[in-house]
Amino acid sequence: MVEYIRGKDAEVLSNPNSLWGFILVHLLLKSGVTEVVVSPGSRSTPLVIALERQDQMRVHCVLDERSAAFMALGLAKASGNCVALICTSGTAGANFYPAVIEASETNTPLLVLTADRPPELHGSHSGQTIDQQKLFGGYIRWYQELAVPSKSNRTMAVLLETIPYAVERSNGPQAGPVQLNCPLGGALIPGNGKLDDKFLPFLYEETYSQIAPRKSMQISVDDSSIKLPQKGIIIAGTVFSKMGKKECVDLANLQNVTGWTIFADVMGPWRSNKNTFKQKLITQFDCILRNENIAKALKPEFIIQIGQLPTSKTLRGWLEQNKLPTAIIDNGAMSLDPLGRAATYYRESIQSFSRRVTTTGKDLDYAQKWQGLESEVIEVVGSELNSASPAFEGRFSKELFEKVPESLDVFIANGMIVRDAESFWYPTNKKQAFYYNRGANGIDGTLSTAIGAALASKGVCLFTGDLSFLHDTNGLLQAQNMSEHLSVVLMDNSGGGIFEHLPIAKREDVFERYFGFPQNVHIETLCAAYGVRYQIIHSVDEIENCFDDVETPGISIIHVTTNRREDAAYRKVLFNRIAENLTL
Ligand SMILES: Cc1ncc(C[n+]2csc(CCOP(=O)(O)OP(=O)(O)O)c2C)c(N)n1
Ligand SMILES: [Mg+2]
Repeated sequence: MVEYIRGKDAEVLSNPNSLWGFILVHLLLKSGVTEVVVSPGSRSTPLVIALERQDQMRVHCVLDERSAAFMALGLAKASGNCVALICTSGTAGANFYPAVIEASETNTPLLVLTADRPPELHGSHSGQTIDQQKLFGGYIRWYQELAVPSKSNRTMAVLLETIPYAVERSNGPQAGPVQLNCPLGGALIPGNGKLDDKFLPFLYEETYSQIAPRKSMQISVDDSSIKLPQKGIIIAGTVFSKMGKKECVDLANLQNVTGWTIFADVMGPWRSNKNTFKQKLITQFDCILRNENIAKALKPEFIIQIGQLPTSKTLRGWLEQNKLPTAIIDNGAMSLDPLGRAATYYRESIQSFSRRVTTTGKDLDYAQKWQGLESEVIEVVGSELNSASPAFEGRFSKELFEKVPESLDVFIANGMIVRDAESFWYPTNKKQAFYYNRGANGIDGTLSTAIGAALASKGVCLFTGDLSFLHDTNGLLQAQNMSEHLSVVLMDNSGGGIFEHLPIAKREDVFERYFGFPQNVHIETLCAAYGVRYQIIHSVDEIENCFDDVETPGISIIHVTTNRREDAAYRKVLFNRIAENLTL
């Protein structure tokens, strides 16, 4: 008998739902799922009871399904493994939608189990019943409606195929969300009944002994050689699959073979593995390319792109203008060229691509020019920021980025903070993983995703704006259950600082109300209500000790207050001025 139900067999066999719940949960476990996020509700009861019996998968319970789904997303991003997400019937599942979209856009594996009422109760106002079929439209990799558990052996046996397959489809070849709609009728808790003995085999481990986590299919590649010219740029962009030191070593090998320059996005493993690379990583490409003469003079012959293009409009404009031959390396089956460059796709790993590369020689002089410019920009930014207003957001960001302890991984929210990270997060050897919701760029679910990432790692530091934070304060409910640490650096410029950079900022009649959206929430009181630690930072001199409690489980808010209008004005001149003064 399956070890963890020994002695509970009568309960498991007491009705079809109870047995169905046990089989489904046991199959999740056998298929390699280790984390499950559940939200309270009645219809999913058979799954919850089955989950409570086992202790090999960690089960989290989150009230708000939107937060729950984002937390599952964070867990999946940080672990690289499929996370199961369970809710009751009705609107509950609809709250998963934004996280499902983000999971779809970033190839993040989620298995969504939406409990439902049985078909005969649909369409007649029987209560908490909506149409849950294909609830997430085109954003899922696979959908299946399960049969209502019954006294037919078939409704149980089919799970042996469906559940491992659902987990497999979620994990690859293009990872992403999968929905199983689970209609359940009759008694939802174990009772005094007894199912026929024909069901007994489902209680024995032998029935499941051949089921194992399935490896994602490898996309086949040819082994012909790829000839590259001397002068090229590798854009190591925003990556969505779990990457770390290994991919950096592979990228460094590609650089060693070609001698090419690497533009390193902050959203990837590149900038926290500096010593892996022999050449200096280029992080200030946005500023350098603002200088038109330099942009023209340093036109390369070829581009290799890994992951999504960095946000920099200047970089994108430069690529579009120059119409360079481009190779995109991506084995996640993603479409990654918004510029219509007619790129060649290589559906393989960086490692297998670089093994095939041959070159006509290296142009090290070209590579050195980029490195010289990188050093110059960083030096000038350093001295400019020292004389900038002590309340300048970028100055706080830069200092705080440097101070984040090595023991924490990093989550970067959308808004100005991601621009700050692009500009001021310089390469280190801290080996920190970077997380972000850049698939759909939503400001929703930020806190919950970061909580999920913290739960699946050694602890996380989230950098977020105030509106992104306030959008998901329900996530704070999880603070009481956390055994890991999350520091939240809350850059509070009272509203949407990012909109200050759009032409609409000049329209004083509408700007503050509809875009700036200033808020006066008393953050300290909010934190107190949830029992979350709080500290406020007024100037850069006060950040020395702000990460002192990273060994303590739960959430710590580090509240930084700034002024978005002054900030925008300063940023506009800063990088243009630096770029203008650059020379080759
Ligand atoms: C779900 C969702 N709603 C709206 C937006 C549009 N949006 C982008 S940034 C932003 C404001 C962000 O403000 P904040 O988090 O304070 O960051 P700041 O821009 O001030 O740095 C909004 C509303 C979005 N990206 N996602
Ligand atoms: Mg803001």
